[in-house]
Amino acid sequence: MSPRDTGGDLQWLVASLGSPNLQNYRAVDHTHHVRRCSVKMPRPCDVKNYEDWYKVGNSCVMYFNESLNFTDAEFRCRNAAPGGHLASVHSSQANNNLNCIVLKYNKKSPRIWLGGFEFFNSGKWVWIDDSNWDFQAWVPGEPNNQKGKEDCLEMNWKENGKWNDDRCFNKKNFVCSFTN
Ligand SMILES: [Ca+2]
Ligand SMILES: [Ca+2]
Repeated sequence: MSPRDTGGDLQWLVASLGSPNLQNYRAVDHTHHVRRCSVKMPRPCDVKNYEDWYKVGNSCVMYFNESLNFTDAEFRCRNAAPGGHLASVHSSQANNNLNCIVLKYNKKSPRIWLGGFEFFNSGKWVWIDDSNWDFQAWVPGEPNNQKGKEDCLEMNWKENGKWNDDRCFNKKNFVCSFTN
């Protein structure tokens, strides 16, 4: 967590103690989209045997507290559920919901793999579940392809809920999803 995030927590605490009006803290809290998690988590997945997963957009998603490189994480997702892949994201709301799940399970270390990667050296990004690349939420200045070696998509480096390209062999926790 960055110092700014800690400040956000304190602002939230002070604001919520001082006033029952939730709008007050939203106005001053730079991480407001995260604060809404405590108000409303995504609803449970409606697929039998996956009720402990969450419904985000059209997909069911789950956080995995296992530190793996991008490829191993993708295959872990394929084994975790039929049609499973590292998660794709298609809207701001889905991005927020997904981040809520991450923070619920691991607020201290929220950097995760998502299922996006640069298609060879094309500068084009694709989702490994083959869905359309129709939404993105990069940290300003990213993807920067540092030293020409960053091809895989992570969330929660530097800015809460925002994306960065990182080296695929780095190990991170991750989020899987499937669409039934
Ligand atoms: Ca790259
Ligand atoms: Ca980068």
